[in-house]
Amino acid sequence: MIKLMFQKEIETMPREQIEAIQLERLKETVKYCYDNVPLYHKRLTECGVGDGSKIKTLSDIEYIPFTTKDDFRDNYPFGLMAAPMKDIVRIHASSGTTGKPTVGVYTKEDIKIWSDLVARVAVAGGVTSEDIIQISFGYGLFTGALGLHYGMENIGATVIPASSGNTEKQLMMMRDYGVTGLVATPSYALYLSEAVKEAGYPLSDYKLRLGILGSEPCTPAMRSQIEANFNIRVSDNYGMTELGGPGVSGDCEARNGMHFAEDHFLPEIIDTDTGKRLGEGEVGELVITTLTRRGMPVLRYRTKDITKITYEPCSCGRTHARMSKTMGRTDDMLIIKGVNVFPTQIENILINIKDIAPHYMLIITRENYRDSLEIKVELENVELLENYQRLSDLKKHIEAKMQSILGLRTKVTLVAPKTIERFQGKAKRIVDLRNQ
Ligand code: DLL
Repeated sequence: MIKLMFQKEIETMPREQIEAIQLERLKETVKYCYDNVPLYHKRLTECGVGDGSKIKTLSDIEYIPFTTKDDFRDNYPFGLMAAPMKDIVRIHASSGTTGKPTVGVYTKEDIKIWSDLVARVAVAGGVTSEDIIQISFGYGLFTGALGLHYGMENIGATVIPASSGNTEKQLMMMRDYGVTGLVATPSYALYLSEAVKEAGYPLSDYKLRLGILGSEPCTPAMRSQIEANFNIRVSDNYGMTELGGPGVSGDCEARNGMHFAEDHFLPEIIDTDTGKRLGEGEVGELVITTLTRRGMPVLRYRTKDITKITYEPCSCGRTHARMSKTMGRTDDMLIIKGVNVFPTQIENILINIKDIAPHYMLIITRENYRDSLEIKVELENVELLENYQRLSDLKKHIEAKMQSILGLRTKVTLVAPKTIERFQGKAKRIVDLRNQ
């Protein structure tokens, strides 16, 4: 039998029941943090919430202070750990771009719950026990590879722990082992999907039907491109190291927002500047409280991801709230000549323009106190390089689009195919030279 939901009873629970579970688990989590983590003990005492016995409704959460990435850094590596090391069975970490990594630790029960949550996301994305799944995330401390690995095995799917790198071998494995599902970042999936053309085998040699992609933003346009190149269906899933990795939320067949696992996470949206809670449908920063983690529980974690939440029932039957695709991260937002720009906005514009490939770099410089943004974009076809008029028209067309949509003058540089770096993990497309 093909399962459409991994834990149907939980995933379709009436809203009041979800909220009752959340309230009970919130109180437990607050008490657990108060009892076991010195930082939380101090903060909960200072804000008057104490051991959580005064929490009467879910909105009382607003009295609890936020936890931030700096708290993880300041308490590196194990300061936020709530269980004794003898109960910890796994350590993961995210490398980050600067400073120390962010660490997450798991008890045996945390790992069990995690593999159920990832299984929910995978089943919602269409995976069944019949599937052969190639995991092309880099194995190691990153939560993506082992997270998806355990989740897929939990469903009974066949897992190929391919890790990332070596494009030809990736495609060979796909053909030879009859891989039906690919797990990767959207940028790596796009890269692999383009390489199919060069590998010299017809698309019919690939049995691929699903892409379970996550770990970075995937615009609808990028998704369409991957789907067209590979002839597959792509679903998006979201998570982060601080919250235990993937499994926080994921697309269902409706692909109209990613369902949270609300019995394990309590999401809120806040105004980034004031920290005030925002209502349903309002765009702001996602804040999440874990409700069942024991190794490293987190109270009101500021994710820095910009999104909105809806509680409306979904056509798939799931009752858990959904988050929209993220618009970007608060720390990704570029402020250029005073204009706020998210890289995903630029990507959305580029991907709908003909003759260019979806590979780009954003280079920001400052001269005489004036910022400028250069967008380097790859041409799809090398022949265009020899046609000055068409090249110039294309450049002007892209610049005009950027001006009208972003309200910002940009300089577009068109470069030869395959000259912009490809990424096997998360893409890094911004080079900000302003503070150098
Ligand atoms: O990327 C966990 C993960 C692994 C999620 C595999 C999904 C699949 P970190 O490396 O700690 O953890 O990065 C977390 O990546 O705050 C977002 O900014 C971004 N991110 C993760 N998933 C998505 C997504 C993993 N589906 C950070 N869409 C988060 C947009 C995403 N951004």
